[in-house]
Amino acid sequence: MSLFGGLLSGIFGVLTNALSWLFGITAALAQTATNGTSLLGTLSAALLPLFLTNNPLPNGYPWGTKTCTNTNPYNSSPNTGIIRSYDFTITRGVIAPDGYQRDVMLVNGAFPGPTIEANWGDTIQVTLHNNITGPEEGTSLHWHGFLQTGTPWEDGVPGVMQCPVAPGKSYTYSFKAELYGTSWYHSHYSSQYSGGALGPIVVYGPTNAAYDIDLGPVMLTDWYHKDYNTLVEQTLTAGAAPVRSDNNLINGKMNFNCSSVAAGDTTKCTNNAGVSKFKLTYGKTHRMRLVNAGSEAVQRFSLDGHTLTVIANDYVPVQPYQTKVVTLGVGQRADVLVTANVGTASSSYWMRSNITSCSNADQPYAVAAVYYSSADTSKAPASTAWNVPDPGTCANDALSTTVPMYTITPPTPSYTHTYNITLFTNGSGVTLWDLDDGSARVDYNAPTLLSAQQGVTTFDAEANLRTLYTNSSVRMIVENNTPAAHPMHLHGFNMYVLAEGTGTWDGTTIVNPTNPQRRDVQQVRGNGYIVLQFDSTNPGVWPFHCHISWHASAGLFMQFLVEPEEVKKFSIPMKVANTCTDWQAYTNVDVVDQIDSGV
Ligand SMILES: *[C@@H]1O[C@H](CO)[C@@H](O)[C@H](O)[C@H]1NC(C)=O
Ligand SMILES: *[C@@H]1O[C@H](CO)[C@@H](O)[C@H](O)[C@H]1NC(C)=O
Ligand SMILES: *[C@@H]1O[C@H](CO)[C@@H](O)[C@H](O)[C@H]1NC(C)=O
Ligand SMILES: *[C@@H]1O[C@H](CO)[C@@H](O)[C@H](O)[C@H]1NC(C)=O
Ligand SMILES: *[C@@H]1O[C@H](CO)[C@@H](O)[C@H](O)[C@H]1NC(C)=O
Ligand SMILES: *[C@@H]1O[C@H](CO)[C@@H](O)[C@H](O)[C@H]1NC(C)=O
Ligand SMILES: [Cu+2]
Repeated sequence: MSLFGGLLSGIFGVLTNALSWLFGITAALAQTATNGTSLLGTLSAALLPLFLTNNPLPNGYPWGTKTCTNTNPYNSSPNTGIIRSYDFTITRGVIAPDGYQRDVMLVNGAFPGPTIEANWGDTIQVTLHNNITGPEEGTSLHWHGFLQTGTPWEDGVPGVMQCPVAPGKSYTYSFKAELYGTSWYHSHYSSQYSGGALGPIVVYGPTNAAYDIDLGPVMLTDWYHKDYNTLVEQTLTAGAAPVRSDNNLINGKMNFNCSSVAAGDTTKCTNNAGVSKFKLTYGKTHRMRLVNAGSEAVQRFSLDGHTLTVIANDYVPVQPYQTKVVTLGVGQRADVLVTANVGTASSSYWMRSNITSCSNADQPYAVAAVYYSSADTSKAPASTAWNVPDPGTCANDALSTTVPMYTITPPTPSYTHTYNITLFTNGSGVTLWDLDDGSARVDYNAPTLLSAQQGVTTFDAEANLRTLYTNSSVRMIVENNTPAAHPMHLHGFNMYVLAEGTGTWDGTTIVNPTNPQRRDVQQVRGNGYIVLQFDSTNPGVWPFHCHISWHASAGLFMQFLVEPEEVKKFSIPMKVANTCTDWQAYTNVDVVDQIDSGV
């Protein structure tokens, strides 16, 4: 062995010992102390059904004979006529997900928030109550990845589609589950979701690979010990270092080594708070719904000893492919199948999610314990991690491996434009981001969609808005002229992902040109490019932004006004204008210190 190799394994040995606290299996804190009313990550978490059964079933399924290969979900989703209603109250709270007690934002007292479940073609209705007090604050909820065809006002971005829901007020969102699979909801008010206001969404639909048991959501979140506002302030302070996460959670749980907290904070910190636990049935195949619901970190997910079969990326079922590690940027999802046939019925294994070297993390390792049928759930697994080193590219799984089940060949674009990501320092010395030469800051009191519906056609430079008129298909060449990788997210559409890499695009190479990958978030590497395209036939105002909270707060955000003449024809329900009446009344007496872009 070379001297270098010897040194490396020596360092690795030290690292492994210093991290023994990661693997403590006996929870020192009650579930309510770590996660409030959430049961995710405990052995009492509900397994999910194949679909919800309380509606008529033509051909046995709520969606009839539609499958993932015979139906274009973008224009032919079913209509079940069923409404799934939820009542969500957002409050402040104090919990200790990893043992470190902090102020958080909770949905119905839970972190992660309650799971929204629906069948493909159902209508989801969520009444949101803003109960944030001490101090009061606006809020909103965004339903990540839904198309909102014909209902662009329900997309939940304050300053874009609605005013924030004012303290003490409520708003009922209502929209169709046009796509199926795994997603999440989160506050889109500043970086509020980083404080905990988020939860999973599961839409049952046709499956492209058989499985026996649905284990449900596996939420991966980098985690911070400071409240989100402090972190946004730091991000927008001249000369301040970038914020760093303190820990990494699976379903809102993880241990923390309290010896690293400041002396004055030790009473707030408990060692061995408890990790998430999952039970697998020996011999059976399980579906896990991975969601990167974090603020900044790129996650590399794996399960010791098991190969993962990926069956969907974001809301797009793909031809199943096998991998040991799935890489997810913020906002991205992967549905994976895992068969519990390694070892014996008493075996147990570590699930791991490592934050990559691309991210600013002080403690990048999340683990959860996975037990087969007869395993002793009070004992720590003793499995060995796959050795698939972090390639350091910040990239997603290769585009060549991800082929959608439903084939769509992108049309020739009617408009192609290069969107440049750059960094600049403003007159106060604050480092901000530009996307296509603009840095966004929304006006909470004047949402773009409501103005566009009134016929407004020109917007302040701060809106960073582009009008696409009646373009049929828009190609976006995103050039990242910064060293940081970015998970780029488009609302209202799935994007074709035509190419990605380092440097600049050669202008011609398209991966799988007859059926390229589609998804709603795609990683662009540091100093790299992605080539995206979307069929811009969904009238509305649609954000395109980096999903790293701190980057969106610092301006990496733009808006597309799509088909302005159609937007003028919308009759937007009064409840949307009412959010502005309420917000105006609130801001007339309480000054809202909008320190960031607002989104
Ligand atoms: C916690 O971290 C400290 C300092 O890094 C280390 O000395 C200690 O062994 C760790 N605790 C455990 C249980 O690993
Ligand atoms: C919301 O706030 C009101 C007033 O503070 C309180 O009475 C009510 O219990 C709260 N509701 C929830 C669900 O927290
Ligand atoms: C994740 O990190 C652990 C160190 O805790 C390492 O042993 C493992 O190989 C890593 N997993 C992957 C897939 O890189
Ligand atoms: C993108 O921005 C960089 C840095 O400002 C500049 O050098 C480059 O020419 C820009 N590219 C395009 C296509 O505008
Ligand atoms: C620079 O950006 C910060 C954060 O958005 C803002 O508060 C400040 O007013 C800006 N300074 C100038 C001169 O625009
Ligand atoms: C397509 O969008 C571009 C960019 O905003 C615009 O200049 C052009 O007029 C649009 N074309 C059509 C046909 O709407
Ligand atoms: Cu970014």
